[in-house]
Parts: sequence; structure tokens; C-alpha cells
Amino acid sequence: GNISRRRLLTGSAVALVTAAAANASAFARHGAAARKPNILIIYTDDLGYRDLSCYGATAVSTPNIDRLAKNGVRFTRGHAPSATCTPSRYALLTGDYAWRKEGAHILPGNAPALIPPGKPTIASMLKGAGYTTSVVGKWHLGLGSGDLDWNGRIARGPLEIGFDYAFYFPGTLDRVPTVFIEDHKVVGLDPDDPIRVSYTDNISSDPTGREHPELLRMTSNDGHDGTIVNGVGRIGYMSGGHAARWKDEDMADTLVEKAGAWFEQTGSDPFFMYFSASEIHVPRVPAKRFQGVTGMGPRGDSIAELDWVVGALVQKLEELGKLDDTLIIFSSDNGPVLNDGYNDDAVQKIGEHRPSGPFRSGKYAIFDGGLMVPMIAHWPDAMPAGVVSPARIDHVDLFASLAGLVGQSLGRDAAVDSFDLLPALTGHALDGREYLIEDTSTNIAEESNLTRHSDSIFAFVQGDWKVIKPHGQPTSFHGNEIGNAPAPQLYNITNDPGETVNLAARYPDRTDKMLNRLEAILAG
Ligand code: NG6
Ligand code: CA
Repeated sequence: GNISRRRLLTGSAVALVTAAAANASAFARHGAAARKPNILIIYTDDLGYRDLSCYGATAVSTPNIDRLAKNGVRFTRGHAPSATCTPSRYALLTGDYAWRKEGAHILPGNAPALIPPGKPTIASMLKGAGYTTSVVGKWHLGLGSGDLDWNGRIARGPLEIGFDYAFYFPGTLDRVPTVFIEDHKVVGLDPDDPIRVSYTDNISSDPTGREHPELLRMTSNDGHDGTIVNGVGRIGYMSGGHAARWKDEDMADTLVEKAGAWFEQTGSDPFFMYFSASEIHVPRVPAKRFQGVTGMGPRGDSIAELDWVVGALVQKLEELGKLDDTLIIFSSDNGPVLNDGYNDDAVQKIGEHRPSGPFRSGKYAIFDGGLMVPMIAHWPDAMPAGVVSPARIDHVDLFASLAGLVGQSLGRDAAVDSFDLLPALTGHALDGREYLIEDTSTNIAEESNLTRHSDSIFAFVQGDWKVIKPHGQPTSFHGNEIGNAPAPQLYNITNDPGETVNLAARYPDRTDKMLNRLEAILAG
């Protein structure tokens, strides 16, 4: 069950939040809070800490994203709530950690809606503050109430939880159905060619990657060998909907165009958009003009495409005269991965590039490579420029921080894990969370037949220290090291950001104390 946020605040956390509140009111005195800026969250997919030039990448250049950092705040301790997509997005939108929610793990493309109507989201909260709201891009939070008919009215979905407008794809780029949905309908669907979807049986007469590898533009591994769409084997099977299927190469242009058209329509109302970028998740098939622009193959080229997407969104806002009063928050749902199911040269062409920067492992891992992500905030009218902030901030904090910004109070059961870190988010303070819970998401355990919800892998971070709760199997997920171990792990993440030396045996008291605090919060 949900618990009151106040119960989570003990000791110095109370002091911290009180200090943050004091700063927030100082901030409000500058008049920013009264203005209700436009808010644009650009949430990228699987982008690593060092995948941007402003975070130290040299093998790829990201001038448009770098400009946001230069004119805003770049966080060096921005945290994704989980190490995979669905749980991070659940936490971002609801302000509750995903481990509180049964089933909040990587969803198949035909899963029912995870966030029930009535559950407060950032979108519904901002709508309550007078915002017009939208989502464009990846959804991956489930649709319908079970047994969804893709040919009819698609609900429950984003419109039932606070979004006024939605243009999105249901799951991941590598999962069927590979179609766009606008509000409640599949876009471009021919009623004579209805869509059916299955994740268990091949219900389609279209060729699959398994049977017809010769039809693939890139070969795949690990089950990405279901129905072939646009030369790419997908997870799952899909029949029909041929006219509605996307072309991967057109994804960036389509999403930018839809977002831009919506920005235009918003008129003088403040808007909130959750722009959920397709880059740089697999299958990596960037637009032709980005193919080969880096030496890193499709993964690097997708970063270049992402940078173009960000630049195009910014340019559109500038043209509309809206950029200066738009709070842009840029980040990534989880850390990087090279081989995620397709043989696209990501491993072969990585060279000296280190997508996780100094951190260990990446996507799927409880190590910081899975969870520490690039994070940038930009708002010319009310934020300082060129700040590099060490504030520890988690995407789960955006809910309470944005509520603080627009002056909405949170219900007792809303956003229970979210701290109002508005001063840190806007670069007016450099301190963030006192502690942090990390979690890999439950699906790792589930896909490994450890089905209990409590089987997620947890870590607790406080000050210089991070403890990883012991957990037996598995130690890797499809070849990616995930950080599981049967004994506690304690790292000094300030001295040892790569989490290489386990100090648990040396500091048993600290280890126990931190594990106990984690357990208390998990039980709360
Ligand atoms: C995994 C997929 C991976 C990717 C991921 C979701 C396998 C073996 N791997 O289950 O390819 O789709 O789910 O990524 O099926 S995420 O960024 O949306 O969480
Ligand atoms: Ca992801």
C-alpha cells in the first residue's frame, strides 16, 4: 500500500527538505513560480552517461544538447529511477517508485495499462494547474484493460491519465505492434486489414526473422526474431495493419513534426509535453541522413539523430517565441547497452567510447552504469546558465518539484517517493537528495523465473556510500552484468565510482545500518 511521504522523511531528510522549501520560496520571490512556464521533458531511451559530448564523449558530437547544458544546468548525479524503461517511466510520471507497483517491469507491447485512471501523474497534476498536456513518442506503460482490440478505440491510455493529446507508439521499437496511435486510434489503419497481436503464437502469415533471416536488414539475437517489419525482426507477432506500420527511418521526423504541430496549437496556454524520444533504443535505424555520420555504426548515428531531434524541438520553440519561458528537462530512462538483441556493430565499432563513463555496467544493472544518466535542465527566463550541479536528483523527484513550481499541493497518496527539489532542478541550489533508492526493475527477476515482486535488486545510496542488497541469481541478463551477488556489496562511490572494491567486509556496521534503512523504507 501507499504510504505518506511524511513518513519517509526522517532526521536530516526533514532538514534537507525544509531547506529546499526555504530556497524554493526565495526562488518564488523572483516571480518565476507565478509564471507557470511551459514544461518539456525530453526523455531519451538507453542513452548513457558519457554518450553526449557535454558529458565527455569525443567519438560523437551533440552540439544541440550541449547548448542546453551550456545555457542551463548539467547534472553530474542525475538518476534514472530504475535500470529499464517501464519502471523508470512509471516512477517519472507518478512520483512513486516502480517497486511499489506490482507488474511495473518491461512490458510486452500488448500489456494492459499500468497506471490506472485516477492515479495522479505529472500530466494530471499540471492539467489541474491549468496546463494543456501531451505525450509524443514512446509509451511502454501498457494500454487497455486486457484483451485490447487494436482496431477500435484504444483506451485506457495516456488520455485517461492526464494527457490532452497523445501521438505515440505502444511499446518499444523492437516490439509489435509497430504502429502509431493518435489519441485513441491507430494512425492510418485500413479497416480491411485489421491488426492482431500475439506474444506467444505466430498468428501472422508475414515472414518471421526466425524462418526468413535472409529478409533481415540486420540479424538479431535473443528472440528478436518474430514478425519482420521494415526488414527488422521484432519481438512478438503481428498480422494486418500493413498500411499503418512505421518505417524506422522516418521515426525522428514524424515525432518532431507532431510535437512541433502541437506546440503551435497551444496558443497562450502553458503547455506540458512529455517527449519520449525513440533514440537510441534498438533497433537502431536512424534516418538516411544520419547513417554513417559517426564512426560507431548505427548506435553512434542514433545519438547524432537524437541531437538533431533536440535541436529541431528547440528551434521550433524559438520560432514560436516560447523557448525562453520553457523549462526543458532532458534525461534518459536508463543506462546504455551495446548488444540489446540486434547485430548492429555496436560492440564492434565502440572503439574507445565508454557509454557509461566512469560507471560500471549499464542498462539492466544495479551498478551506477544502469542508473546514472545524463540530465540537463534549461529555462533561460529563470535559470542560471553554465551550472554543473552535483545535486543528487532522481526522475521520481520531478513530480513534486514541478508541483512546487506551479503551486499545486500533493494529495496524501500522490507521488510518495518524490521530493520537491525545485531549487536544485533549476540550478539555484547544489544539494539534492539525502538518500536514494535504486532498483533494477522486477522484470530481470521475472524473466529469470524468480517471480516474486520482492525479487528486484535494490541499492541504497547515502553520502559517499552505496550498499547493494544481497540477492542470488541471476548475475547477468542476456550477457549484461547486472550487479547481483549473494553477499552485501558496499562501495564508496565518491572514491570508487566504478564500484570495483567491495568494502562490505571491512565496514560491516555501515553495511548493516544502510541495509536496515533500505529495508525500513521497502517495508513502509
Ligand atoms: C528486453 C529486450 C531488449 C529490450 C528491452 C526493453 C530481450 C532479450 N531483450 O527484454 O531488447 O527491448 O527488453 O528495453 O527480449 S527498455 O529500454 O524498453 O526497457
Ligand atoms: Ca530504455
